[in-house]
Amino acid sequence: TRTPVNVTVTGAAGQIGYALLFRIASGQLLGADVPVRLRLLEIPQAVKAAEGTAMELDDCAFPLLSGIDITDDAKTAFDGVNVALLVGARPRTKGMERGDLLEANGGIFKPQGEAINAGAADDVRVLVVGNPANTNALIAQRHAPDVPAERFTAMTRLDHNRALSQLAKKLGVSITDIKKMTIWGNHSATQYPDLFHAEVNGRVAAEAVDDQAWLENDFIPTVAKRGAAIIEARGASSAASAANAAIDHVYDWVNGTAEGDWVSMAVPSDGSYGVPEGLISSFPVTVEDGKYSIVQGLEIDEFSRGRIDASVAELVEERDAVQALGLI
Ligand code: NAX
Repeated sequence: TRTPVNVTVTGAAGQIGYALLFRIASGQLLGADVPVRLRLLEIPQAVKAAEGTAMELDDCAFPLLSGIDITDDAKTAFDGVNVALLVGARPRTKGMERGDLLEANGGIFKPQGEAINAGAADDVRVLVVGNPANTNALIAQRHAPDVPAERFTAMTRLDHNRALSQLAKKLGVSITDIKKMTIWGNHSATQYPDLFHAEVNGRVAAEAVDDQAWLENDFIPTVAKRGAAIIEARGASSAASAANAAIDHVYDWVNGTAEGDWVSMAVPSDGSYGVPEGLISSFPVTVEDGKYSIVQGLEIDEFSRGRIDASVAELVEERDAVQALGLI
């Protein structure tokens, strides 16, 4: 039998955690033949709730779940970790300025980065879900100098999946008819879902849609503001769909992307497409043998250029802000 893979989930008692843990334990994160050992990290006040979730995980009698540890100590949580899902974050509350938000999250992601640096397994992969995800990932990464920088990623897969679904609805096609969707930039309202490289049954999606007004005034804002629309409808932010996207992100990172297709991941830029090196920005990526590469050579027209640049400019601002706060 295989040795279990250590999967650490932070914010395990939160709503995404609740939607995520059962799917990990059932084998959907890594594969139906891969045993997992779960490590749950929570703040002290939420440890009891995490214990409750662990009781329910026990009660599922998942054959692949070889153990659950619960802790409020980051060093313990990340010791030997192979896959780290950083979900817990400090949400923006009323009256909070952006600087306060970044600072509060720096207080979470700096020690977590240090703990990953100290104890993670050599093959560690990190996915940051907690917002502001790209910049939180950057903070954690900068405090883990011994871990290869490219192991730190942030989640734009939910945006990617939202874009697939909106496009499929518009054209009356199925999700599987669509390939090469891309989210560029930041996981925020400035993100750019790109239909100029996406393909619908082999045809450029923007041409299949043939409606620039819909693309600009409907599609892009609907995808970018979907999170707010979910809150409005559900009275709570996206949870199951976010957990689903985290599963997709890690599964594809480990098991590879399909031939002739790619996925969106926020990864450290190597300077591709004019994105400053080191920024954690969303790109089209393919994965082979457990390693992702940014898709090269796409032609970027003026419209896309403007959108990508605007989102990247926001990432630069966030990076400069956390730098000014001494967080990186
Ligand atoms: P919840 O507030 O339900 O849960 C967050 C949990 O994190 C809480 O249980 C809290 O105790 C825990 N936590 C806080 N600080 C911690 C720390 N230092 N160590 C460990 N645990 C800690 O939020 P939930 O709805 O689960 O969302 C979690 C995060 O995901 C939020 O930051 C949210 O903004 C973000 N999202 C990101 C998305 C993305 O696409 N990248 C989409 C969904 C979601 O909005």
